[in-house]
Amino acid sequence: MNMDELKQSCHELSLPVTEKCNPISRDIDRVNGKQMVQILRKCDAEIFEKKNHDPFHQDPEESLIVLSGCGTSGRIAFLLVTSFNEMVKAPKQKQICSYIIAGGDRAMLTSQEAPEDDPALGARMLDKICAGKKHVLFVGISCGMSAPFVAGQLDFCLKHLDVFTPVLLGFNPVHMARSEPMQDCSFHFKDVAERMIAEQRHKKAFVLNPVLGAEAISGSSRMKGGSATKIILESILLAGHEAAFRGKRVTPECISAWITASEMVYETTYSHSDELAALIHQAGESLQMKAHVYYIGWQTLGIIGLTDASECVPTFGADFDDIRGFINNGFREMKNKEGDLSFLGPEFVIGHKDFVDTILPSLSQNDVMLFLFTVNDDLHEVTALADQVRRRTSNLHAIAHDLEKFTIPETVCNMFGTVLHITWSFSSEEVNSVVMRQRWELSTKWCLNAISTGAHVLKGKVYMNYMIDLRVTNSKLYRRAINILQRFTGCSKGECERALLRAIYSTDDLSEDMTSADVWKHTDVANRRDQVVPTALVMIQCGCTLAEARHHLDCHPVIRDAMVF
Ligand code: S6P
Repeated sequence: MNMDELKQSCHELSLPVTEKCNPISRDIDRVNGKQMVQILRKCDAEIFEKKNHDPFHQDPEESLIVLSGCGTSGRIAFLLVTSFNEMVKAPKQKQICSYIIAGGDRAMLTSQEAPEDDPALGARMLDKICAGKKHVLFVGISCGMSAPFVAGQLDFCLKHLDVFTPVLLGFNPVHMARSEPMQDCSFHFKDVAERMIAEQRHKKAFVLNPVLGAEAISGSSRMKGGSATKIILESILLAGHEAAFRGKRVTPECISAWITASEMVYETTYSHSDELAALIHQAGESLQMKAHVYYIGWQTLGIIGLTDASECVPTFGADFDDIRGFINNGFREMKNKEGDLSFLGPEFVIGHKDFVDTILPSLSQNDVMLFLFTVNDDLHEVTALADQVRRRTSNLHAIAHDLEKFTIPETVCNMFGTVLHITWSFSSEEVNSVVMRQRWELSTKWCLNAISTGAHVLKGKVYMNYMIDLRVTNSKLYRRAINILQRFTGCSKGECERALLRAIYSTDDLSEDMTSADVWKHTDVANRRDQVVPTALVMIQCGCTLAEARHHLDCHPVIRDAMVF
């Protein structure tokens, strides 16, 4: 190992697990679709490798359960709350579960990274929705154990333990929780996590932090982090439901059984690797031709599609219409707290009808159409829309779920080119319809994460397994940007930060004002700049000026090529 490699591996060791480079996917940018599916399959297998999930016992008479998080964590919170409320509606109980997403409901469809940095905002939002409640079970989700928004909420709970039972869900050991200062705040995330651990001894607070290995694309917690959040919290909520409404005793074994059922979902999904690889290729080709991928989903599979599509914007610097999701009945189907948000702009136009009115007339043969449905959806509606789409393009594919005893007719499947058709062996007697739906959601999430990630890798957006051209819109991403620069240049943190600031402030001569400003000022400016990390990287590697670095990048629009000096 030479000196540079040694420096790089020391740096890597110091990173929290969720920010590390996963050795399994190091070469994801150089393989074909089929090999890519195998890489993602191995990364996701790590979710099930260490079964140290703490079983969690909760009094079912809580008057409010709140799930909260930023970005993907908030989106998964929303999805879980939707299913759970549907489940408790059956025995005619009032809805007892609520969600908070940093930035409000608009963050479900667009990236709102700045509120993630605001601990006081998190605490205020929690205080507001819990007004008048006597018992609140609060689950703060932060995969990287890093979001100040969530830290602020947990701190608020810890100060009011008479009302709140706080739970922290994340995927790093507590000693790797973030320890940087937070905006207008005297404590940091790690302090809060340590206080949670102290309270855990008295069963007043709980920390659930299984370590799942690094993400397939470094730091992209929408992938494993999001899936594991769904699996763990679904298991806990289901256990609570069984205990409260069916009088069942919650044992560690039944929690394990639910986790094992998710592992079966994982195995079954990835066993369809040929179709998955074909869909990655189709989506990749389409993005390379600057065409589009449209997910047309029904019910919660529509939400999975919307989520996956909207995450491509912050993750890969994609345009909002590169990959877009649509759901039957639009916001009526979403049942989000703030209702119809379509007045906010084109990113919020999400109904099938909107698709037919605004996109279908100009659909091209290069655009990929991907239908997402199950045997429980209205198949007449599915075939009618597929028929309409077929009149414009044959580039029409599907992910379809059904049951051995209740299959989707062949005539429906025959309408699509590539069909990732999964016939599940669990029966409706074995699991209730909400649980079945949750499994289909998880399977669809794995497929869409693979398709959108794979397609962007094929487009050349990823170097090794790093998304280098990230938008530096909050303090976590600012830190990640410096880590990436250190990783690829072997230079000191100080040198890398200086180069990053030069790219952010668009200057070769940094003023005192610029270098002494706090990180929130930097991210505010960086939010309006393109290619800050690649520019900084080229400046360091070539020892060149800002203008020269920009010129180099202009000549090499594909990140993978631009990194060859
Ligand atoms: C990650 C995604 C982000 C994160 C968000 C919260 O792929 O784009 O939006 O979900 O930053 O992260 P965390 O670690 O607090 O769950």
